[in-house]
Amino acid sequence: FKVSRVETKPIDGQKPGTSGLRKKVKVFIQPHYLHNFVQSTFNALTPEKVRGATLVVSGDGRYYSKDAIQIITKMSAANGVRRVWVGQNGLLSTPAVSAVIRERVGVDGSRASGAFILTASHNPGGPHEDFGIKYNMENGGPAPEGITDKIYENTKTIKEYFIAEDLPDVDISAEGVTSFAGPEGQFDVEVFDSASDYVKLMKSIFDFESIRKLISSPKFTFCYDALHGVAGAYAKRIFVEELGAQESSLLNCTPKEDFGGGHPDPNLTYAKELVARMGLGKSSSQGEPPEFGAAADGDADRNMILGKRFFVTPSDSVAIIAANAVESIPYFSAGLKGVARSMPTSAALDVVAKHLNLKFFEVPTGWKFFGNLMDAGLCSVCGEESFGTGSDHIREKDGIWAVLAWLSILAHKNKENLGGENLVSVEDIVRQHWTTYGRHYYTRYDYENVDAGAAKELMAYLVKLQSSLPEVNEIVKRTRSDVSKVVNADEFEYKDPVDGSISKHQGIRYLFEDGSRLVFRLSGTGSEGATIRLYIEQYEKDPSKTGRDSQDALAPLVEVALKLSKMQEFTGRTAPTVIT
Ligand code: VG1
Ligand code: CO
Repeated sequence: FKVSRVETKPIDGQKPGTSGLRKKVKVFIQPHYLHNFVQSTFNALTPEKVRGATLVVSGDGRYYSKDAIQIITKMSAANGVRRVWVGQNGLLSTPAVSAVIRERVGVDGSRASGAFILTASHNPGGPHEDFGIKYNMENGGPAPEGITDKIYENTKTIKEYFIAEDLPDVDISAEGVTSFAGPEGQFDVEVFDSASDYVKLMKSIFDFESIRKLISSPKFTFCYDALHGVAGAYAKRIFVEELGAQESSLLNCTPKEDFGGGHPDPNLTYAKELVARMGLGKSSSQGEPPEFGAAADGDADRNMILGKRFFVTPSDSVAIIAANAVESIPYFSAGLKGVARSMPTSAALDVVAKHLNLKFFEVPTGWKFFGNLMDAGLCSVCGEESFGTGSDHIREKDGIWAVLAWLSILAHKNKENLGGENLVSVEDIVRQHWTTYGRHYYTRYDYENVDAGAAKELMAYLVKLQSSLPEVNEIVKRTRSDVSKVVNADEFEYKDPVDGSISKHQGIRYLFEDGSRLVFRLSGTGSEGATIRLYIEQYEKDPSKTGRDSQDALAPLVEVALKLSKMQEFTGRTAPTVIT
């Protein structure tokens, strides 16, 4: 093939967000749009991470992925990349990409040093919906801010990109290596099975035999909803083939380019079918719900865990996994190195860390901040309130890992009990946890697709309000006399303990005397308008008061939050789009 140099001009708005660049498909298919971003990424990396390197290119299979894979392959060839690895049909979940970078050895003994992941995660897909791209580094984790800032700077000055226009499209539907001769030597495209490396890794972490026993127990019933995302490709292999679950326990496990027209976000609003099956929500199905249910997002890094008629808040989930990991999961049998959560995630994990005397870290939203801690051996288990949970087995959050972690805990708690009367249920485990550690009532209100200007004004107003705590407390007292007082308010700023880098403006916090918290943030993953996220949390230590309905328990704080932020005044919204 030949290398063509194509002249181009900067295109506005190519700033990567919380997790890569996400835009409507119609934006991505504009001439040069994807090309500019990919070249800007190559130019942001040190030359040896490009020339002669091996890169993974794959994603959640959403609309435009197949075209994007061919374009990135041709640009890789032209930029001197030695090999491109592609999961069969272009499918690799985000956690599988991380695993592939860290674990996979190519047919010729090569190892990958980075990846382009093609996904907009939990955002809908299809010709009128979202596409996305992000770059992951040699450790398998998302590029740190230093790199994403550089990529963005490059997109603002780009003048040219390189592409092997005459390189034929590669058949990505069949496994195998295709080689091409270029001006600098050989270039290979290796297509490989999307699941095997990941399955192998999971088998090295968990005790599959004990999970198999749990799943085969007649009293245990199971249900997994991939929402037509890429998780389906892994669910079949792991839950059915390896662990013996019935095919009928899988819902929406065929990956589709448009996620079947749905919103592939595993929460109580969007995972409707699963929610009904589990006996939750208004339209709950007939018959006895399964003991355990879970769902994933489009790229399979998120998880929602449900018990029979019971929802596990993600902030509780990570705390419960941390509290039970050592005895239930072989990978952790030597102990946890430390735990971490994102700032808006509830403090349930903090309490476990204190009890177990573990190192603890609070980082900004987005998985990239956990990677440094893990690379430095400071953190084993971490999570976010946004249905993200994971560990240092890779450098991304991992939806199927979280399900296997829960199944391991259930298997462990029921070890002596599989023939007995009743199984220890998901709900039992969570209630027991609350009794031991207290409960963090938690909810998140999302105001999606709000006018971007209005959202900025609301945030600016809150920052300004913070400078006067008396004024804040005046509003609090006037709104609800039963809410405790605000003792501190700030904008969260993070100094990475490993590399010393500082991330500012990571959300506005109001901290109350009784440990309650209100957090306001603007989303960095949307593709249109702005999304305001409001996180509400209240700690209850008294075991006799941990069983309330969380929306009831939090109602006073919610009222205060809406009043403090003048939510309706700024946004015109009387209610959030999604409550989790
Ligand atoms: C959201 C979540 C955040 C998560 C990010 C990526 O970001 O709040 O916790 O890490 O999505 O998840 P934001 O900026 O919209 O609040 V995923 O599954 O898109 O990779
Ligand atoms: Co995701």
